[in-house]
Amino acid sequence: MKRAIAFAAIALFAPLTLASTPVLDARQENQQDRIEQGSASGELTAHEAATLEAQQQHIENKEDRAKADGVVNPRERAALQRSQDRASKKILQQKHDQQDRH
Ligand SMILES: [Ca+2]
Ligand SMILES: [Ca+2]
Repeated sequence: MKRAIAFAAIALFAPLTLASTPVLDARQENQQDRIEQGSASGELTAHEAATLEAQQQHIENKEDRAKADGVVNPRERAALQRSQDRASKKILQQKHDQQDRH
């Protein structure tokens, strides 16, 4: 529930500039929560969690590069969404690969 409120707040208050990426930022937050949740539940090993965190960091860097010229154009947005699609699949895989902390 808290997350739904956060999403709504982001949608309402994000400044609507050409470089703002509220949808991507919300997704990033969501992925981060999923990784943390997987770590806490033991579905992710420390190594898996670190790899997934690094992947999120990589996407964050890519987002920074996309923003560097002041505009995140549709092509850049699509590329970032695809990166998050891949990250999302990877998180799901790692949570269900039967390798866990226990
Ligand atoms: Ca750009
Ligand atoms: Ca796992």
